[in-house]
Amino acid sequence: MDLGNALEATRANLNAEIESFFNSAPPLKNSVDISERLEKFIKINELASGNGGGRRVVCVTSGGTTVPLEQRCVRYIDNFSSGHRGATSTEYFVKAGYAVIFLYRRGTCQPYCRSLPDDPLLECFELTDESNIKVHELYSEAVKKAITEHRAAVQEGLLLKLHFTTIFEYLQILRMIALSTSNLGQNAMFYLAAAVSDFYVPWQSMAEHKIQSASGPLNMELAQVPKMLSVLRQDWAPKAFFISFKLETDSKILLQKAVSALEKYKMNMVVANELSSRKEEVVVVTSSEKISVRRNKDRGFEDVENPLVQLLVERHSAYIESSDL
Ligand code: PAZ
Repeated sequence: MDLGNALEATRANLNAEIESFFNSAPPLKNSVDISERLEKFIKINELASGNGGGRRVVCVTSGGTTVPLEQRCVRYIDNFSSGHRGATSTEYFVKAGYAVIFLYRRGTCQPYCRSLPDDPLLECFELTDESNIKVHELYSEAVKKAITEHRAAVQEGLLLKLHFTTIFEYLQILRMIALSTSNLGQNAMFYLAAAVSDFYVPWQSMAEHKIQSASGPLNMELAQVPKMLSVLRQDWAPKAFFISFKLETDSKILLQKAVSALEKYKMNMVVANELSSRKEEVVVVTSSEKISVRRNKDRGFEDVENPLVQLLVERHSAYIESSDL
């Protein structure tokens, strides 16, 4: 078999695996609602005036996917992701004039809520008497800012929030989003900060009921989640600008893994980060550079997402300009 045929065969295998993943996944309960909201959001932004026609739209994915172990799920595998990166970046993208589709794990950090305490309802409000509630003095500025900025983003058609919990929901919604951006062409960006499970239990081989401990130790084989990045990039949204993330705990392999992801999935940029320092520094890997981006309070960068989003917006502009030539 020559190289061309071998590549063709690998691609056909991957497509078959992906098809089988989607065919066997439990269908989304709210797919009609999601597709209506998506269509409306994209239309508004396609018609909005931006540089050279239409507003830029970024899909920000955020938080970790769960892997259910039972169909009537009692137990599941989860990961560490708090959704801080996605929520914070969303605010900076909106500030930069982008419309954001925020695809987030239910229960993780939300845009505009970073300055609020962990339990905002109980900590930000107090009863003045039996029937009146007021915002606690300490949090009044933060609450006002959060509500005002969030409402403005939604009302101006700059923020659409869609949530997922499981790996099945995440990938189905991501595909819907990607396919719905086709008319946006190069104006679409994907910023894939969610921590997505590499392994899962296929729905048809999953126990229906709660797994019983009386049966002794649990042996379970997890299948590999088909690598969707290349299909997302090449088939679902071929003109969009793509940024994926690579997280490692071993700094010795991080950059090499990021370079491999860039090449293998034909990403425009890969953001490499280490678990313990992810809020301080990331390295943006492109085909010709490795750019260190740091949080720097002295330069007004309260969080690393501020300079990171600035850099990505610049590179997205260059990408759009070069495609116009
Ligand atoms: O969600 P968070 O702010 O706690 O962490 C962000 C992150 C480390 C999940 C993200 O920057 C990232 O690297 N996402 C991709 C992880 C992966 O390699 O699958």
